[in-house]
Amino acid sequence: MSKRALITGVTGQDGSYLAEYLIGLGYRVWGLARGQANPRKDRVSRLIPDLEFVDGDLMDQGSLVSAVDAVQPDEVYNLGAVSFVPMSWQQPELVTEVNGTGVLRVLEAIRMVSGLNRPVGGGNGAGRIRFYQASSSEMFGMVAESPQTETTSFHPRSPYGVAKTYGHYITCNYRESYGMYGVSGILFNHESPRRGAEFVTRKISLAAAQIKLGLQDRLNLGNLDAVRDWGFAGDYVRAMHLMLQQDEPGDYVVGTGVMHSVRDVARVAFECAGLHWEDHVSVDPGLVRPAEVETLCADAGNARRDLGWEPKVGFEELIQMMVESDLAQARLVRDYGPVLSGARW
Ligand code: NDP
Ligand code: GDR
Repeated sequence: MSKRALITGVTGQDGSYLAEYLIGLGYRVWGLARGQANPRKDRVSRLIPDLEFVDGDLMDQGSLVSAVDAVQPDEVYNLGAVSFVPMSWQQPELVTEVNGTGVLRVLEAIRMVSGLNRPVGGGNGAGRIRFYQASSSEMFGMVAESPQTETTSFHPRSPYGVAKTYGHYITCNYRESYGMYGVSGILFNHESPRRGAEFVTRKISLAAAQIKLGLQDRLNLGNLDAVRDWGFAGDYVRAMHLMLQQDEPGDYVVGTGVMHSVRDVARVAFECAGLHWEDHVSVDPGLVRPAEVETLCADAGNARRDLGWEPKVGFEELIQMMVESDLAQARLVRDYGPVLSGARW
C-alpha cells in the first residue's frame, strides 16, 4: 500500500519540490489548495500531473478537518504560510493568523480526526498521522550565538518570525500534551528556479537575465551586507521527509553552514550572465527592513548525524542554476512575448 501525504503550501516552492520527491518515492500525494480559481494550482498541476488536490485554507478550521478526514494521510507537511518577511509588517494580523494560528488549526484537525480527545502527557506516536512543521531560521533573529543549533535561543525580529515561533512551540506542545508525532524543521534560506520573484536571490537572478537581454534597465536592492546561509530547496525537502521517518520525533536545524552576503549573490549572478554587478545595481534605502536579521548560519550537525542528511548543491551552482533558468525564460519572452512564451514558474 502506498503511503499517503497531505501537503499544505503545495503551490509554493517547497511544496512543489516535496510533492515531486514523495511521488517519486511511491507516495500518493494530496496538496491543500485554496481559493476558487488559484492560478498557482494550475501551474503546479501542469508540472506534477500525479498530484491530487483537496480544498482548504489555513484560516478555516473546518476545511482542514475535512481535508485531513478525506485524505486519511500517514504524513502531513505544513508548508503553507505568508512567507515574505516584509509583508509581516504590512499585514501582521494576517501573518499571525496564517503562520501562527494556522499551525494550531492543522494540529487540531489531526487531533480530531485521530480521535485524540484528552491531553495525556508525554509518549510519542499517539495517533497514526505524523506532522511536519515548516519552522524557520527567522526565529533566531538577533542571534545569540553563531552558528545556530537546535538549542540556540529565539529572538525573532519580525512579526513573521514571532508567528513562526508560536507555530514551533505549539507543535512541540502537541507532541508533549497529546503524544502526537510532530516535528519542526528549522530551515535556513533555500532557493531554486521556483523561488518567488520577491525574494532576494530570485530578484537578482531574474534581473541579471533580463538586463543581459535588454528587458530591464537596473536593479534596486536593500541591505547588501545582509548575510544568509543559502541552500537548494530540492535538497531541503529530503530533510523534511527524513525527519518524519525517525523512530523518535525531534526538531532539526537544516542549512549548509556556509555564509554569503547579498553582495556575493549579486556578483555571482551577474557574472553568470556575463555582466559586472556594480554597473547595474543601486541601493534603495526604502528596501532596508525596519528590524534586520544581519547574519544567519546553520549548524546542521544533528541532521547530518541522525538523519544522514547532506546538501548536494553548493552556493555558486545554485545561483548559476537560477540564472540559467531565468535566461532561458527571458529569451522566450524576448522572442515570443510574455503570453506566447508561457510562464514556466
Ligand atoms: P512560498 O511562498 O513559495 O509558498 C507558500 C505557500 O503557502 C503557497 O503554496 C501558498 O498558497 C500557501 N498559503 C499562503 N496562505 C495560505 C493559507 N491561508 N492557506 C493555505 N495555504 C496558504 O514558500 P516556500 O515554499 O518558500 O516555503 C514553504 C514554507 O517554509 C513556508 O511556511 C515558509 O515560511 C517556510 N520556510 C521557508 C524557507 C525558505 O527559505 N524558502 C526557510 C524556512 C522556512 P497560494 O498559492 O494559495 O498563495
Ligand atoms: P528572508 O529572505 O527575509 O531571509 O526570508 P529574502 O530573500 O527576502 O531576504 C534575504 C536578505 O536579503 C536582504 N535584501 C533584500 N531582500 C529582498 N527580498 N529584496 C531586496 O531587494 C533585498 N535587498 C537586500 C534582506 O534584507 C534580507 O536580509 C526567507 C523566506 O523564505 C522566509 O519565509 C524564511 O523563513 C527565511 O528565508 C528563512
